Amino acid sequence: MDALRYPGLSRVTNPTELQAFSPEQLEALARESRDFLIETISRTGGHLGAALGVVELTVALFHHFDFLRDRIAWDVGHQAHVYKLLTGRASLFAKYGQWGGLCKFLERRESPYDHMGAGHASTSISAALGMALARDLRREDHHVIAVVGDGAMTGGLAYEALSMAGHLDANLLVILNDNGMSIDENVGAFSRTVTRITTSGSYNALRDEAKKVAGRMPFGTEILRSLKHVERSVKDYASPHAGFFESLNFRYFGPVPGHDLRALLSTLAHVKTMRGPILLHVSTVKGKGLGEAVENTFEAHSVSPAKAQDRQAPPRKSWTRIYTEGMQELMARDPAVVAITAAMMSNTGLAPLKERYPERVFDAGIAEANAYCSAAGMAIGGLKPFVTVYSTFTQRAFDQLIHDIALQSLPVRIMLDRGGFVGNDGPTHHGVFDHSYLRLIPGLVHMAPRDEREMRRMLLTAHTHDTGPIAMRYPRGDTPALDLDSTLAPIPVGQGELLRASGPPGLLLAAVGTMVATALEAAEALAAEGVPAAVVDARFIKPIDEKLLAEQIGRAKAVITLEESVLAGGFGEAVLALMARLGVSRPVRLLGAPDRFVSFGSQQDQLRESGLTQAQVLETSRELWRSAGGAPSRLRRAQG
Ligand SMILES: Cc1ncc(C[n+]2csc(CCOP(=O)(O)OP(=O)(O)O)c2C)c(N)n1
Repeated sequence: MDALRYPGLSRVTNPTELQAFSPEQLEALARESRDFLIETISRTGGHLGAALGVVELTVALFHHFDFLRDRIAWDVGHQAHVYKLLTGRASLFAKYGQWGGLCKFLERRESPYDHMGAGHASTSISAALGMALARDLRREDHHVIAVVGDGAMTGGLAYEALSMAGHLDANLLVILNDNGMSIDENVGAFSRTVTRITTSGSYNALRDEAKKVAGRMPFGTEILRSLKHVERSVKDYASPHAGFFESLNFRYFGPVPGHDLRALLSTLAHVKTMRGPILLHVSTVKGKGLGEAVENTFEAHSVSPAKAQDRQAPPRKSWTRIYTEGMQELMARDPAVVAITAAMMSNTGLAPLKERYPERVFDAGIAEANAYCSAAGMAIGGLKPFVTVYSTFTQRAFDQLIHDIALQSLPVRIMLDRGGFVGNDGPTHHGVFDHSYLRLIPGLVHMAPRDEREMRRMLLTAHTHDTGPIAMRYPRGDTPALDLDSTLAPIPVGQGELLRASGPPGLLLAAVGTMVATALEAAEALAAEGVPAAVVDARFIKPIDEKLLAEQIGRAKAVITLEESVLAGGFGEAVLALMARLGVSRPVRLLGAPDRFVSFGSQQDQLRESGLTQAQVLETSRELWRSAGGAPSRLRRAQG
């Protein structure tokens, strides 16, 4: 930490020191913290907007609470950067999101100050409630706080927790950090009300006036009582969410201007002394301090580091963009095609479609279960819904996939972006479970493309598949852009492809999705060493192409399966089960994500950790070939 640039910050050795700071000192510290975040995260890239919105709030919280004793649950965790900064983690910001560096979200193992890990939204109130109940049962005495964004308040889990907390009269402080934004503009009726109110000048004037009048009246008179009633009505009229929270047995305070540190300090001093469920509504600006970028809050949510362009490299396209292009064609051709996302309109590539077809593209909010269940209803109603949600967030809708979709054979298209390792977002966001959680559902088709052409064809497969649910997962990142013929055909369900024959019996590499390219490269290298190698692109995780695989396994001396998903219940196990059923015995290796959570870092770091890099796959292949009694490769013979 540069002590000249950040004199106040560099002097803080323990956040409890902030309890003795004056408001001026706290304001200076907030300024430095904001500058520090802008400087470091602009360099590394990462979440910035949300964190800048809660700088003053975080500093004010440290003035009033000791988070080694008191507990706090930050929702999502992408806004807890100042919290990390003030709890001794400044030096880790240089390695933000990198292997061995600072987590972009929250992990309990990172610091004793991080009581609840996070990455997925809408969990904070529920987790804080649990901590509050544990405290009371164990007769402990400390505060418990949840900080939740207005975006996260579109998730049902938040309401379930409010309802339970209100019912139990739990001692809990919920701070609603209301910046009017999710990643894109927030959606939902609740959010619309909050935003309308907090930005309404007439409401604020009306409220202040009502307060002033009520405050001037002598205590205990009838007039006061009726004026209090008037104030209450004004508040309810102009601030209906106050009534909403109060109906759930929460005492409501706010909206407090969230960048006014002194207002926050005095409000927190007040609510800290109260018992029962308290809701403190704070209005903040996402990306506060970024200047012009605040005009575009979506841009401020997550910034990318400046990258040098490689002019020589062949053109590449993001998988998400290929999806957008494919959907554009489908939507133009078939008016029954609709798309639904869950608060990821831009990141899943639906934003351009929303512009073109505003009535056929829906945002469910951070409410994946709602997105999938309403898609079931749309399918019943005769539409062709394409639910477009990250693989990791679809975990939230597991029962909708089973109970509301598959059990009723409804043709819902399940489009899973960010399948596989996601790099710096880390284990909360890896899409490495979908092979397993989809494969176990009866009647559901699951596929993964290896390149742009395959993805476009699979979209056609999904479009034509009307007899039940069908899923496609595709990764984060780019793939070589291809020149595609205008007449692509759908891939028949369950049809794999032999991409490389081995000639004489050799090693079979059966891969799916991103791992097909790795398998092909390894096979080329093996062949150059004199080891016959075949490659099958399974395309379908379910149903697997039993005919093709049985044929190729029958010809092979040993088999390797490759997938960027956990092995338990995945594609490799489907191949093993097939072999067992056929009574075919061969030496086999299953390659995939390991049975542990793989940390944040680069996607390459994560593949290495899983034994899935090209070099590792090649080495595993050689070992397997040797153990299967294959002739030594030319490379081995040459080595000695
Ligand atoms: C279950 C789930 N779905 C989607 C996301 C992706 N996501 C991360 S932050 C975010 C917006 C959160 O908005 P809000 O709670 O208002 O916080 P802000 O970023 O505005 O501070 C979304 C949709 C997520 N983290 N978890």
